[in-house]
Amino acid sequence: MQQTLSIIKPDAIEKNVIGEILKHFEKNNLKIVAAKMLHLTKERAEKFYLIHKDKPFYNDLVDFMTSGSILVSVLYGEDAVKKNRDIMGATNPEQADKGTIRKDFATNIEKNAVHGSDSLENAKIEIAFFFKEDEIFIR
Ligand code: IDP
Ligand code: MG
Repeated sequence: MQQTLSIIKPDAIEKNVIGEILKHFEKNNLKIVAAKMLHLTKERAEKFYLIHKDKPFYNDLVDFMTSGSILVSVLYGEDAVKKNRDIMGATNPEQADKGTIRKDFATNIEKNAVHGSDSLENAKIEIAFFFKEDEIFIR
């Protein structure tokens, strides 16, 4: 069993599809064990995406991620990191498989509806970025 971090990005919040996206997790046996809605400051968004700071899309990505509220959640389940990535679909929605979140809700390669941790190690770092220990409870 693993925990992974999910973010519903500002484009999906704007499209009013939070519930539909959470349903994708639930129907794939990922349990939402923590969740909150918040607005990232520029500094926090830059820090979260620091790994991409040398990429040409970094500044636009930070602008996009601060353009509205996001919903961050911790998903828990068997093989949760990979399972969430599979449910999300490819970064570029044009390459995303049918039935994935990005196929259904992404606008383009930047405004692609969701973030998901890409490894167990990063999941731990990203969960700690947003949640305190007493905000996550697993029975
Ligand atoms: P991922 O979200 O599928 O893990 P990453 O390569 O880690 O994809 O990129 C982080 C985020 O940066 C993407 O989800 C997307 O919002 C944005 N992004 C990635 N590649 C591009 C690009 O080529 N142009 C614009 N934005 C991009
Ligand atoms: Mg990534």
